[in-house]
Amino acid sequence: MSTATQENPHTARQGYDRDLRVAVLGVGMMGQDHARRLATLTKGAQLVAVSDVDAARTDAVAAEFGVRALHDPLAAIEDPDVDAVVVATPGFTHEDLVLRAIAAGRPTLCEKPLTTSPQTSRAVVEAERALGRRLVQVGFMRRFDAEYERLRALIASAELGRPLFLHCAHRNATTPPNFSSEMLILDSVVHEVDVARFLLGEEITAITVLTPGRTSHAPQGLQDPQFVLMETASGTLVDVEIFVNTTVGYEVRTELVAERGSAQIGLGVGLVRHSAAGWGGAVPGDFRQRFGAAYDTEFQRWVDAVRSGAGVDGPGVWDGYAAAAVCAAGVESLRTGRRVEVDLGERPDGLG
Ligand code: ISE
Repeated sequence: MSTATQENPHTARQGYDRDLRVAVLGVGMMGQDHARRLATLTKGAQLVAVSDVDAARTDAVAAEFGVRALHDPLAAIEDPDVDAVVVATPGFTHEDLVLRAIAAGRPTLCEKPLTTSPQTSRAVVEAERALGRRLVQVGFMRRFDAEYERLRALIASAELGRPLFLHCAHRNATTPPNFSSEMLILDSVVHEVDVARFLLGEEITAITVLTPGRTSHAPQGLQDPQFVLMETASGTLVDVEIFVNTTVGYEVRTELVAERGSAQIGLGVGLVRHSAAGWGGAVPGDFRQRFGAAYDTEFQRWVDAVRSGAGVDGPGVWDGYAAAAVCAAGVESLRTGRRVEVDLGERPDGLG
């Protein structure tokens, strides 16, 4: 049996000359999707275990994929037969799990959010800095979407000149039970925060959240939609319409307006059908359809990076921290109605 190319995970960059043995922690909707991806699609990876606080669910998903059921996610991280973990548990558990993974030297792909506050995300940044190598990737999957990659390359080429505005629309058909007004920022707008940083290559320095009239489809007490205005360090304005009870489907669009032109992604015009009923295309139901290929690419590149010893290929702990800080400021703006500035502090050299 082949082994890891280096044995001490705490001190060395570790690569693997065999399949990476991965455990998925949290097997709700997203975790199950990732478990299936690892079991059936991702090359160089083997799904070896699943873990969830819901014991019955753990057992059912483990049986479905023929892998071990581990009932304690913290213990799963330290299991000697697990090389790397995917964290897909609820956000409030991420801090403990990710810090434990760093302490154990376990490469980790953590679904957003990295943690639920800027302070705890900063603690993760510091823990990784103390370890001295990149170990944690944050699951901002849009960075692996072909359209976002093309828009980023276009901006970087400077062909259209300086970016002036990014107009973003982020729409869901409905919200799950208990979705709060703050979650529109923390759960949904967090993606726009990350893509704005990714596309423009700079930090967000201020955020204002406005509250227009509510849709009659929003559950009682939910402020839906919201309108978010972000300012970047160089003065580009990013606006986001976040509307999560449209009743229509999953729609995510971005338009760049620059000095010498504009560019749009997310129009969803892949297939336009003509029939007696008229012409048009389909609106995806949720993010698993719209970003399915991006998730596949994200997982393949993460597994390749861990096996090569690089650990991470994509957004890291700094990106998770920056998103948490901007979103916390957004929640403050939602509550106070005021513009809130964001100060990230010093970025550690060389780490994600
Ligand atoms: C969900 O958690 C996501 O990540 C989706 O991409 C987003 O559209 C949705 O609003 C969130 O609740």
